[in-house]
Amino acid sequence: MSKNVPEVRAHDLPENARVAIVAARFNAHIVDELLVGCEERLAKIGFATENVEVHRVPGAFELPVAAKMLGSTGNFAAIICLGCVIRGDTPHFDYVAGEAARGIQNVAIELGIPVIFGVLTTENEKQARQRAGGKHGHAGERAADAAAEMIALAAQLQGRKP
Ligand code: INI
Repeated sequence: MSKNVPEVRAHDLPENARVAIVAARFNAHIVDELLVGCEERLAKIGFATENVEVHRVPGAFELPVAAKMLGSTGNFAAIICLGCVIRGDTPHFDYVAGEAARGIQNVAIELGIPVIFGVLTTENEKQARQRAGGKHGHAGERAADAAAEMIALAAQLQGRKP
């Protein structure tokens, strides 16, 4: 579950660090909640609204290529991918969920920047709702926290922060 207070705050981050969020439109009622939580959490951490850019893609399968396009611009300290794949909805759950996860990790390693996996993969809609601000926390907030922590780590390793 997300902690109430983010562990990483603005003073841990490079000034004007920019973040891109890519959000899938499939299962929009869940993903939109992830997006709201993610944006609110980034603001709480200290990212200025103008340093957070949101892009939409059709589904989770398209997240990796969008992350690569955004990451390749060199404009972002991290990319956050948000989506929701529900097994009940599709016989190709394993392909969509698996390829999204694999693709996102590949982009992160290839570009050497944090690409955060904020994708719910659940058996049913109830489980998804429980992880989008319900009793199992908020995956959008967790994605924001993960991005901030990784940006702070990168800054520290590059010697820009103590
Ligand atoms: N995309 C999702 O993000 N979640 C799903 O649950 C899902 N299902 O159920 O099929 C889904 N499919 C679409 C997929 O991501 C692509 O957009 C589509 O196959 C076009 O490439």
